[in-house]
Amino acid sequence: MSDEVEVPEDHPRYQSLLTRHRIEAGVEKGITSQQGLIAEGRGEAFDYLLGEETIPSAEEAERVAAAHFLLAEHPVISVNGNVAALVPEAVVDLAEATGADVEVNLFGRTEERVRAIAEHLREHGAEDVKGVTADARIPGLSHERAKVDSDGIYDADVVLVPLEDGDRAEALGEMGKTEVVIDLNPLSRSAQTATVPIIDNVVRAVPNIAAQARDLRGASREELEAIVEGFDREAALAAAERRLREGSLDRDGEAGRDGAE
Ligand code: PTJ
Repeated sequence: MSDEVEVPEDHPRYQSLLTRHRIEAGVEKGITSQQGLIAEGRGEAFDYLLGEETIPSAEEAERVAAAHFLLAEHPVISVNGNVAALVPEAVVDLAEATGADVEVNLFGRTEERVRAIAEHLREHGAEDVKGVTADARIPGLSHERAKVDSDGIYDADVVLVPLEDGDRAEALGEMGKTEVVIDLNPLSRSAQTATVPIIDNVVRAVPNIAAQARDLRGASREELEAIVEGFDREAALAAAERRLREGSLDRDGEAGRDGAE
């Protein structure tokens, strides 16, 4: 594993290898699940087709997400095992930039992993990490996945759910919450049901939302509301799908689609 981090920064797959290493290290530290490895592989394939960059429709969605966070009474960032491994610093920074709470919420919940993730986030500067109490339930979901804090996700009006499984994303939406989903697959159920689907890698999206939130801090309520109302979720999903299906892979001297065929 250490070989992978020693990959030189000018290696064409540097960012991707670094991301893999973080997930691997997350599994070793007991914060990321084995399923998280599979999710990472799936995400990588989509990201490759997107050109491993934030496409314009995602950039707009990230600004809209920031506006939602700034308008919210109680925004919460939901953190799972992959997000904790990939972007702990950025999660803490986004919470600081927007006044959001951070809550651990897991698909494969074990008390041990919840505590390990909370500790990992605190090591990266988080002050208060929710999700350990788990004294409320999301209606309509099987027991373990439904566990949330009554003063966290249960009470939130805006929830950021990066890299989520579809069922829970849908159930949160049914509770009337504004749901911002980050998922590299525009066809996933989470992306399809989100108020704001962001089709981007969490490693780019979470820092981008924080930067947009800082940029919008001086904006009036009316300006923020105009940003939110001007967003067309269907158009954003369609733009991402178009990019995946039709985008050229010929970039940075790599073998492109023509070369691969
Ligand atoms: O830590 P836990 O127990 O909460 O489990 C987390 C995972 C991700 C394992 C769990 O929620 C799961 O199984 O998710 P799925 O159903 O595999 O869905 C993950 C989605 O995230 C897929 O659509 C992937 O394409 C996408 N994805 C993977 N890596 C990234 C990503 N999206 C954005 N950024 C990524 N880095």
